[in-house]
Amino acid sequence: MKVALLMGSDSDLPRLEPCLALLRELGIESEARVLSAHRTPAAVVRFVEEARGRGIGVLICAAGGAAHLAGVVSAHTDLPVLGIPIDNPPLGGLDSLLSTVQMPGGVPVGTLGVGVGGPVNAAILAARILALGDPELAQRVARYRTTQSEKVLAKDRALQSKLAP
Ligand code: RP5
Repeated sequence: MKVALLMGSDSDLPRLEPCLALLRELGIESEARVLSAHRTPAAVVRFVEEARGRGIGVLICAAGGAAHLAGVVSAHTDLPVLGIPIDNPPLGGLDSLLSTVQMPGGVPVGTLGVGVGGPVNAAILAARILALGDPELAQRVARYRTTQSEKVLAKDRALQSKLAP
């Protein structure tokens, strides 16, 4: 199954490159689209209604400001929807965080963090969701976690030897 990454503007793309890169690294096919809940509402609905039929299993939606993209997408599908609040000026992402996370009951959006962790965690969470039905992907996801742990422990060893008397 594929992941679709929707972003409200092409100005969001630089912050989302790590999400696309990690999906690639995990061997997950993805689509990335610039579609806006406010500027292209009809195209958003069309995309979401056709998503399942095109093999998309998880929708990741990123937007800044009055970020309604993830909520609108969730209103039109039963697929899992993850929201990435983009940290734009002047409010630094608090606006998009609240717009994305404060969904009314019955219309869920799994909201990720503001800042560099959000896009990366969206990719990992999407991978974990798809891995429930894909044992080979589950192995790659597990390997990612092990590798991450090894990297941190290697840094710790480097620090210990630097600090050693
Ligand atoms: C949001 O408004 C977009 O997701 C973007 O984060 C922000 C600014 O968009 P542009 O004016 O750069 O197109 O809808």
